[in-house]
This record gives sequence, C-alpha cells and structure tokens, in this order.
Amino acid sequence: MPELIEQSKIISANGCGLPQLHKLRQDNCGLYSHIRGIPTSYGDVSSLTAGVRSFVEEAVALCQPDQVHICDGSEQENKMLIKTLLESGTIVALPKYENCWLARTNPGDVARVESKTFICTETREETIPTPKDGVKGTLGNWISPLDMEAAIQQRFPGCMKGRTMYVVPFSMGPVGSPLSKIGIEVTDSAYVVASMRIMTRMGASVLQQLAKKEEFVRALHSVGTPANGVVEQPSWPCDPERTIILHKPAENLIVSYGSGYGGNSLLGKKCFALRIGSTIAKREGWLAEHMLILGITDPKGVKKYITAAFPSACGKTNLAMLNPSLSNYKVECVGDDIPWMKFDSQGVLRAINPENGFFGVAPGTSVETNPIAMNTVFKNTIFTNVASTSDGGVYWEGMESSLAPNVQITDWLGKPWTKESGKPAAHPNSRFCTPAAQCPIIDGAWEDPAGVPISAMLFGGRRPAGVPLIYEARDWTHGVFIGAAMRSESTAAAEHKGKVIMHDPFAMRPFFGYNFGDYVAHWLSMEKRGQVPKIFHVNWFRKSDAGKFMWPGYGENSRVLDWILRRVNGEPCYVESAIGRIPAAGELNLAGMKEQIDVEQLFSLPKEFWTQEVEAIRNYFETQVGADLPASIYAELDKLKGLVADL
Ligand code: OXD
Ligand code: MN
Repeated sequence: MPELIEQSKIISANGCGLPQLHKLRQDNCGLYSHIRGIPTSYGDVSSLTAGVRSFVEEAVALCQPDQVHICDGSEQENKMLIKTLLESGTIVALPKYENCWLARTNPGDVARVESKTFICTETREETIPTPKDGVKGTLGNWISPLDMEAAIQQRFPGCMKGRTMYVVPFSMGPVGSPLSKIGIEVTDSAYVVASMRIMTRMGASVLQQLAKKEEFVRALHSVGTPANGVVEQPSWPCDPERTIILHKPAENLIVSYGSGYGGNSLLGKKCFALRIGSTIAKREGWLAEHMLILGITDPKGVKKYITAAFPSACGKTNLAMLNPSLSNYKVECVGDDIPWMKFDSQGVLRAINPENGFFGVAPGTSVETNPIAMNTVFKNTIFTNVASTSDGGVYWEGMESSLAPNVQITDWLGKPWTKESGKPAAHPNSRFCTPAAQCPIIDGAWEDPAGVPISAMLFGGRRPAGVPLIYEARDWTHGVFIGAAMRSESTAAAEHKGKVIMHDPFAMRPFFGYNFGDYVAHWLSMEKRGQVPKIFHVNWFRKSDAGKFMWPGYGENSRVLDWILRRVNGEPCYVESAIGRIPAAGELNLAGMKEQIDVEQLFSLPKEFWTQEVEAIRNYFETQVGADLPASIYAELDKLKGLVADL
C-alpha cells in the first residue's frame, strides 16, 4: 500500500476557494496523489504552482480523465510514452535508424484546419477586418465569448474518460530567456507529449521557472471522441467532424478539440508562438512571425542574420539549412518556422527561435534538395504519415535516389505501394519532428537568450509568373506593403485544394491573432521603435513560357543572399525598377553556374502581369481589409500603380 505522506489544501478550479483534501502518497515508483479525486499516475503534484494546479483541476473536472500524468521531460518518461504509443499502435519502430518512430494518423486528420480555427474577442472587429458586403472574409475566423464557451461545453465534458490526461509544462524559447514565454498544455495524446518534448523545452525545469514568476499560456487539448462514441481508428482517436481550435488572447487561452495532427495539437507552435504570440507581441511592442532565421557568413568572415517569411511548404526549411553553392559562404540555422523579434536597449532587432525542433514537410526533402535536413532527421525523430520500407526505414516523394534496392514500400495508409499506383507513397503534408540541436549546421547562438541581431527580412512565395527572383523595398513602409501584398500558390500544409494563387500576407494569413489591419499598423510602427532591417522579396519559382523553372534554387539561392548582404552593407549594386530595387547588370553573381540563366527574363516585369497584380492586390485590400488597412499602404499601392503604368 502506498504510504500517505502529505495532505494539503488546493484552491478549487472555479476560483471560489473551496478547500479540498489533496493527498500525496508515495510508493517505490515515486510520488502519487489525486487531483479532484483523479489519481496521478506519474509526476509530482507539489511541483505545480497554484495557477497551474487550478488550471489542471479545472481541466480534470471538465474532461474527467482516468488518471493524470505530470510531465517532467525525463528520458525515463519518454521511454514510457514510447512504450504506450507502441502498445496502442499509434507508432511503429523504424529499426533502420536510432530512436525513430513512424505514426500513421487517421486519414481524416492530416493537416491544419483553418476553417475550424477561431479567435475569440468581445467584438468581431478586434479579430478580423470587416470584408466588403457580400464578400467572405479570409483573414481568420471570429467567435464570440459565449459561442466559445458553448463550443467547449458541447465537446469537452467527459471527453477524456478512459484516457490519461498529460500535463505538459513547456517553454517557448530557452528556459529563462527574457524573450521566452511559458505554456501549460493539457492533452490526452501521448503522441502530442512525445512531439512537444521535441518541439519545445518541456518538463520540470519549466515548472521551476514558473515558480519564480507565474505567468503562462493555458492550452487545453483533446483528440476527442466522435459524438456517436465510435472511434474508427483506435490507434489515432480524433473527431474530425467536430474539430475546433479556439484562441482567447485576452486570457492567454488556447482550446483545441478533435485533432491530433501537428499545428492543431502541438499547441506551442502555431496556436501559441504565432496566434497568441502575435497578440502578446502587439501589446508588448515586438513581432511574432512566420519566418525562418539563418546566419550567413561571407567570405570576409562577416556574419549577418536574416529572417524569411514564406507560406507553409514553400521551402523555409530548405533555405534555413542552405548548402551554399557560392564558395566561402557559410549558412547556419537558427530556426525554420518562427522568430520572436524585439528591439534591445540599443535599438537592435533581436530574434529568438521559440521552438526546439523542426516539424518539417517530408516530401521534397532529399539529399539533392536539403542534405542538411537529411543529415538531421534520421535519429530521435517522430515521422508522421510518411511511407515505410521493408528494411525498417522511411520513404517519401523525393527520396528515390536514396532508396535501397529491392525494398518494398508501404504507403502512409499502411498499404503496399509501387510507383505504378500513380498515387504518392507519403501524404503530401507528411512530416518529420526532429530536435533542432542535432542539425549539423545549427547556429552557435541559436539558444542565446538575448537572441540574434536581424539585418534583413525576406518575403516570398511560389509565383510561377511575373515576379522576379529578387527585389528590395525602397524603405520600411514599402517593405510592409510588400509583405501585405504577398501572394503564393497554395500548398498541402492546409486543407486547400488545387494550385491556386492565394493572398497570404506576411505568410501569416492562417496565423494572425488579431485584425490584419491593426497588424499592418503595428508593423509600420516598428520603424519608430528601433533600427529596422532592410526588406526584400524573393521568388525561386518563376517559370518560363515552356513551363520550366528559370532559377535552379536550393544552394544557388546563396547568390541571391550574396546580393542581399551586399545591399545590407550599403553597396550601390542595384537599379530602381517599378516594383523596387533589383540587381544592377552583372551584380548578381552568376559565375560558375552550371545552368544558363536568362537574367533578362528572370527580372522582366511584364506590364500586363503587373497591371493585373496591382488590381488583384487592390481588390484584395478593398474587399478584405477596407478601412482597417492603414492609408500609407493604399498610398504605396497607388504609387505602384503609377510606376507600372509607365512600364
Ligand atoms: C507548419 C505550417 O507546420 O506552416 O509549419 O503549416
Ligand atoms: Mn510554418
């Protein structure tokens, strides 16, 4: 029998202060206790601060799990989680590699669900701009506080019956950095816990930090159970019909139900670091963005840091891990998805990567496109929805050249697969979830609590027509306009169908935590707060009339970074164009390239294309953002229209 060692009072979840008996028992496995009458199967209740306890109590009362597990982030705990996941069939081992696992989701739960993602504020206008009459807004979804409460009450009561509730303390950013923030995710998915352990700093050290200053984002997650009680795939419970992802910035609260997939369930990433993060950043005067961070050292040994915002699955991870073709350049990776950026006391914009791992899109990642990622992901990694091979490894589209001969492939659905099937073996949004620290080119300063100084910011997307390889904004306001006017071909990271060119301002469209018009005003205001970096727009994806990519991309993108660095250093290596500054003749270093580059075509600005582009941007701004968009952005658009007319 466990020995009763302590009784203490805890404050009840509803804040009415009812004292409760809180029993701590101990046996030879460690500390045991109850929370609201539910036993804790792992972890130490006394390590929870009062605020965390009250959040957990509230979640227990609502979700009624069978037991509570308080995560400490230890190796021993991870082993237990992996065992649980293997037993439930959620993951299988990949014996070809060290400590690697493959999860297959329910095929109905494979991507972020933007249409079911909501921000909750008192008024609609705080969350989204008011679209023109009759136009459907595409800059986020609003929910009222009453409807949010109703959505929770319709889904959560008793949703964790028969399951373990995990309490996951996590830090976004190095534990204790002045730029970092803490969250507590409560979840009924062991897969989420194992993934959060990779993607964030998770466990006991975070609780210790909270004990010094109790400030945290609450994140409640359940994979849910369908209303008819039937879980179709017990290895991946979910409730796609009723999936909902809710954010309440005023209370730093995230509530997610029904999906176990990536951004819907690893709540530190899109929900916290971007949506709630952008609202905190607005309040506190900094930026939370959808960008990679890289360090680049030039042949003289001068190092600069650059961020780049591309929509999901447009090559952020590839650029973050660039293998430069230009000799004597070195790229090091700070992060591949999100920077938090704040001016320091000297007015220098400094960025941290709030994440601890890479949750990268697998298909297209290969020894040819991203050898660094391929050298990163084959240990300590959880793969999701990739295909598997009969020699105990993984496979996805793009890995053809590294496939061992005579292996059989099983597709992401668990069915035998051959090329002849005509279907992809891996789901197009299949992922690797891998620790950043094991990236061979991880930057020496990637965990610097002070962050790294940012000299340039890039915007970009997949633009098959009309948009040149690189152009530079004339000034900050022009740069903010370029970010606001971003468009890109849609990708598989979300639930969109087909290859349409979509507006994706700042690559943040699915991730704004507040009204996009106010977001742009906040960006404009940064100029008053410190030394703003130079802004550029890049497009690696322009195609010729024959449908061929005009620029080889990947390592050759170092040539574009070279020009950017020279501009950052103030070299006059540009000429003005209608849309911004482009490299002057001969200033883009093409020496030694294998491919013949048609520079004239690559930088051409077809009048008809740009006339239509200006109209598309105007239509978007006027119908989606209207009066919420700052006047200076409309003024930039008018300026562009005038310049395009003269082409
Ligand atoms: C991601 C995304 O997962 O942007 O990073 O979808
Ligand atoms: Mn992303």
